[in-house]
Amino acid sequence: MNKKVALITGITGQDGAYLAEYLIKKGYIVHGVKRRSSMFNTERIDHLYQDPHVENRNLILHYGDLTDSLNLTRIIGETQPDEIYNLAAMSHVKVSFDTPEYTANADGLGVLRILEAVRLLRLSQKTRIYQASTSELYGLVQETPQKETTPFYPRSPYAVAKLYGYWITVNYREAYGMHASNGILFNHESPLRGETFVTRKVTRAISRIALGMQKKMYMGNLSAKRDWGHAKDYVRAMYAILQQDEPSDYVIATGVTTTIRDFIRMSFEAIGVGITFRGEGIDETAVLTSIDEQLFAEKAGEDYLEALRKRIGEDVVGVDPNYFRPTEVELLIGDATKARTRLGWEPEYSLSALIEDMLHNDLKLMKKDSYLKKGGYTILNYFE
Ligand code: NAP
Ligand code: G4F
Repeated sequence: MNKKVALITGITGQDGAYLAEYLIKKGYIVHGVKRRSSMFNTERIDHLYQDPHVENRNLILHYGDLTDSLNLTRIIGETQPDEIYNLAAMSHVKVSFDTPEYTANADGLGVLRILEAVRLLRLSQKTRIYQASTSELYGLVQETPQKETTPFYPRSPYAVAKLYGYWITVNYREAYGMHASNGILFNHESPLRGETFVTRKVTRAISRIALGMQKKMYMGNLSAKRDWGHAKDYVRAMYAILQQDEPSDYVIATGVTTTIRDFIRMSFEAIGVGITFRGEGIDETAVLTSIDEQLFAEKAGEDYLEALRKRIGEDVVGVDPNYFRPTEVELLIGDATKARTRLGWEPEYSLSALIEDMLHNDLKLMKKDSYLKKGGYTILNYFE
């Protein structure tokens, strides 16, 4: 039997890496679009990489960019995919305020380029398309919890570009009968999450604080609430959406929402460190109040305990208004009833299990030689 062929844009990103692994395990031949970079940018998929001289490869990478129609059309024509997962995007909400035109081009028009390429290549009836839509579409939320029928109110150049991507996907489905679907995914995280998204920034910083490599972390809006799941669970939903007979749009979420403040508190607690938040607004801080020494030794290592003990009473979290956004999305919480009933999709990871996974990975990473050499064991003020 012929193997199914999938094309993943954004294969070098968090979701692309998990999805590629998932599809390869299912027996797919996976083609991925990666951008040319002056440095290696395939770290997340290096374990899947196969040398071009290997016969019958199941992972093949192509240089490309969502802003380049000719290149996308050629790749789609050459690979003739059964399924396209359009995951590529300038995905950082805060950065989209700095690069609004590029974000519109890649995250908005990029979707059109893929849909139109499929149509022009006469693949409309063969190729199914998944568009990576987002809970950021709900922005200034009009209803809680948010579901497929909740009106959109985007609050950033990123979300406005993704709004175009959402509707052009619906339009091509209705106009040309294409199997094109939106996954409206709420925030999902993992050890592979980009280092400047809030969860990974926190688990990295906590790991560094625990190991004596960093003094304090500086954060933006601590009161925002997010519905966080694990990326491994969310790529299962992407696949399930494209296996349905009929295309449709689905909210994928856990239904649990948590403030950034509580995420930080829970993450410290997961390695045995107690903190207390004090003050308000830009003067808010969190002070290190206690250590469960047995848990800390088990998670971070006994060698680091003495130095941390001396820090009880010191601030470990502060607020830097530079991380505030011109317009913020204050609350996200999703209702994934449609995905549960139609796709049979359920998340397996709880928030605590997600935090465990991320901290375990970051503690291991920070203990590696290269990281220790950068920070030494001296206590640094480390901004990012
Ligand atoms: P990510 O880690 O930032 O990955 C984005 C991917 O897109 C990377 O492979 C990146 O390449 C690639 N890319 C960026 N601009 C490109 C361009 N112009 N042309 C081609 N490739 C480009 O994002 P993610 O978390 O995996 O998210 C995947 C998708 O889901 C994105 O579309 C994101 O907007 C959307 N989404 C994410 C979440 C979430 O919580 N993670 C929730 C809802 C929706 P480089 O590696 O070279 O940078
Ligand atoms: O982790 P974030 O940067 O993710 P955000 O903005 O929710 O966007 C992510 O999820 C979307 C799905 O809803 C995706 F579409 C998008 O591609 C991306 O993956 O920020 C989460 C919250 C925000 O309210 C932000 O203001 O955390 C707040 N925050 C507080 N301090 C911070 C920080 N965010 C970052 N990145 N850095 C901080 O220091």
